[in-house]
Amino acid sequence: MTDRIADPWGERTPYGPGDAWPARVDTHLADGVQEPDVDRWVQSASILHSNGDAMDIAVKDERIVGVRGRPGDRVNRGRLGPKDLYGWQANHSPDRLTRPLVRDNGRLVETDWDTAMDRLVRRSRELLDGPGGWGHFGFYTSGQLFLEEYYTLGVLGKAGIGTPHMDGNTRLCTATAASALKASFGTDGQPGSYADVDHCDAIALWGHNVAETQTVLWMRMLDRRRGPNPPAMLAVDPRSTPVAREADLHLPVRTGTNQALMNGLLREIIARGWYDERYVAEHTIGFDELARVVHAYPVDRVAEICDVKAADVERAAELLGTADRLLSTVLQGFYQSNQATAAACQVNNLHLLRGAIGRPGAGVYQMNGQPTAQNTRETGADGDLPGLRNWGNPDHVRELAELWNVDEMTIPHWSPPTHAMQIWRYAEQGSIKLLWISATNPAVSLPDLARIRRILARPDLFVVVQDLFRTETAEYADVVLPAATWGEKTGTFTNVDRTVHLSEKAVDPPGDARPDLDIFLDYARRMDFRDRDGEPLIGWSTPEEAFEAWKRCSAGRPCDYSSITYERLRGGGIQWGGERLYSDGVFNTDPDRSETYGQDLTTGAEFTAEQYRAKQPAGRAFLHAADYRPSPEVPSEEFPLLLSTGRTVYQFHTRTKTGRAPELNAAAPDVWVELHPDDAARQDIADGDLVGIASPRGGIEARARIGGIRPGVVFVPFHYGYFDVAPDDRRPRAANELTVTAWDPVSKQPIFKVAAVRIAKIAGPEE
Ligand SMILES: Nc1nc2c(c(=O)[nH]1)N[C@H]1C(S)=C(S)[C@@H](COP(=O)(O)OP(=O)(O)OC[C@H]3O[C@@H](n4cnc5c(=O)[nH]c(N)nc54)[C@H](O)[C@@H]3O)O[C@H]1N2
Ligand SMILES: Nc1nc2c(c(=O)[nH]1)N[C@H]1C(S)=C(S)[C@@H](COP(=O)(O)OP(=O)(O)OC[C@H]3O[C@@H](n4cnc5c(=O)[nH]c(N)nc54)[C@H](O)[C@@H]3O)O[C@H]1N2
Ligand SMILES: [Mo]
Repeated sequence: MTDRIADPWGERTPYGPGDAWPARVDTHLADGVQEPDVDRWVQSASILHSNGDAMDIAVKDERIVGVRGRPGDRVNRGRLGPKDLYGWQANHSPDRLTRPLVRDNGRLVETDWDTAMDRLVRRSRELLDGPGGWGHFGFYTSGQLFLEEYYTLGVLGKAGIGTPHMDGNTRLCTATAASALKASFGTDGQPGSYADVDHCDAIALWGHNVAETQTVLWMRMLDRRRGPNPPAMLAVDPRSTPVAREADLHLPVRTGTNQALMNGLLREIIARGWYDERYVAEHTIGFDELARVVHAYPVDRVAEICDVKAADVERAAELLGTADRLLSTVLQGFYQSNQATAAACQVNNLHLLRGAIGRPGAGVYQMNGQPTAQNTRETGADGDLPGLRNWGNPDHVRELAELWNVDEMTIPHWSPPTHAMQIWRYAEQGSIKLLWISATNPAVSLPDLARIRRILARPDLFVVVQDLFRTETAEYADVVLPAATWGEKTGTFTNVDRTVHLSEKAVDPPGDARPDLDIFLDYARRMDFRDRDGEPLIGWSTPEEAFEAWKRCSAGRPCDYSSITYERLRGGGIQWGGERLYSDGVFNTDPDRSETYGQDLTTGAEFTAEQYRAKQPAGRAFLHAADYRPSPEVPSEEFPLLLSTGRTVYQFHTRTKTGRAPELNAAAPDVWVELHPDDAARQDIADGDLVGIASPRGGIEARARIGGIRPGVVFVPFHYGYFDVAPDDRRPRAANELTVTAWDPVSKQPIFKVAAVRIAKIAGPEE
């Protein structure tokens, strides 16, 4: 096999339009282990991105010794990315948490499960039975647990405690995907299929560095690009990413200006008659208003706002407006940037205007990032109601109350669910007194870390951290619960194109670590949550039973899992909803079916049921319009540059796993900052120099990498925290020391891609 650190994508297997993507099996086994030595292969899928690449885990002597792609699976046909090939080594890390920890006299000390759970349950009971009750509870979970775990957490939070203060780190990740899908099509759920890559004749990547972040999806795109009749490619990204370098056309927009660009492109498409009048008339609402708003964005104005060439905007419009089978993907360059939901909705608009949806090759992926983010959203562990139900729709609430056999008023639905940034605000203000953090590391991943550390350190906040490692966040915990992870527990999860995979337990977790499902079930049992008839609220005890319970909850809803079983999943991934959604041009916007009554895209204001019904959507999709507005933070004299943050192919998030996989960590061991040569020259900065980067919130130090980015913008990967640096070498390096507490008004997703900073040289390359 090729060196997949040097070449993350491996060899090309070119193919033509309409052909099946050829299989290629990627394998990596520990040094000295050969395939015949493996005792057994256990079915799973990848957990370090949202692509859902199917794989088998190799087990020898009851240890994980490698992985191999599953060639029969619809998603990856055997391929794996570098993080999947090497990342499993973190499971065996000697510093895994093996016993619960509790805080005694200010220090975390090891203890047993009874002691740790008893502390948690005692504090919970005090709070729940005292004044303020559920209002004191906050749950901050993940996009990395399994469906069964989220559903269980959702039920215990909503029907056991009854708090609206529950969200996932999915708020930082794909809240905008959910919002844009709901706003345009009525409910969450990707319209497209990964098979659309096989059929498309143009691919547009909107703020998505897919080459580094969904490597196997990129392999599929590259294989089409190297085959006969390749698809055209457009990249919109301020950086010169591998995607931008491959694309036929790259628009290096100024960060934060996506909405202006989209308005300009839609204006061109309408003005040139490149839209499908019949599709628009039959299947959409809002065309006149959209045409009116975008009319104010002629290419010259757009070129100026976005700082790109007017001729390139015209070329982009032509590429998009003349492709019959257009495939779009949208990710963090839109979701974490200015006007996130508004801009993501314009990509939906583009597809609706072109009638490019629900057909082979014509589709849109409002992407996910984390492997199981789709399930956080579907099961309601992000605060939404499970089954893509609308909290404002009394019938939906009643269905759940009947299913769970609880009083309707127990289920929080009297106001929108509390979004993550607001949960942290309540903790800061002292009304949330118990914050249970599972499978996320906010002390590195949330914006404005100095503030997050202050909140975590509050003496009146009881912090529970459920993780594999003693993370930067765990250091602030009152109780640390050691969890089992992928490979050590069984469950299902759903990728971007709605493909559900089963991941089976391959080996035992280390020490006393337990599956997250068991932790949540144990809590529910100790809290003695009951239904209306006095029976236990949660009647399941195994992953498969939890999955069966979820099937009953999802039945009849757009994400209907009722025909899927563990047994069928043993054959390979299965999509809910079929290959593509909306092939019949009927969307989930009917008021009885929709997940939302809609929001104003500029202010986020929620519409009422009456206002929504008055629009008579009747299965038509919404074309939402919005004017461009500058970011909440723009450059100033003191902070003249724009900061953007993001990822590298070798590391995953806060590196708790990839930082413990030697090949991956060696490939990207420390933070850096990307600078345009002009910006570097102005500060006398050369490649490799140590640079100080400061924002109104804080400062970090990073080595300079000159080039690969547009002028006026600097880029810092957000992976690097402090767990693996010696205390005496704690130079600040986490990108989120710099980022701003600000979010999209509709999706409430934090703006990680736009902040104002200044830079200065600190030292030369060797110093
Ligand atoms: N290797 C690796 N893969 C991952 C992950 C990881 O940590 N490492 N994480 C997974 C997760 S959870 C996620 S969410 C995804 C994220 O996947 P991506 O969204 O592809 O990754 P990012 O690097 O966050 O951002 C993508 C691009 O947005 C660009 N950008 C910044 N600001 C703007 C803007 O205003 N406009 C436009 N058009 N572009 C802009 C950046 O230059 C960057 O190249 O990756 C998943 N896959
Ligand atoms: N500046 C900036 N900040 C960002 C972003 C950005 O682009 N720029 N991106 C944002 C995005 S899209 C995301 S998704 C977040 C990610 O941010 P985080 O969620 O904080 O990142 P991770 O490092 O993946 O943290 C997951 C934690 O869960 C633990 N874990 C893994 N598996 C399991 C399990 O099975 N059970 C339990 N209990 N624990 C487990 C891991 O050890 C790790 O500590 O960061 C966000 N923050
Ligand atoms: Mo994410």
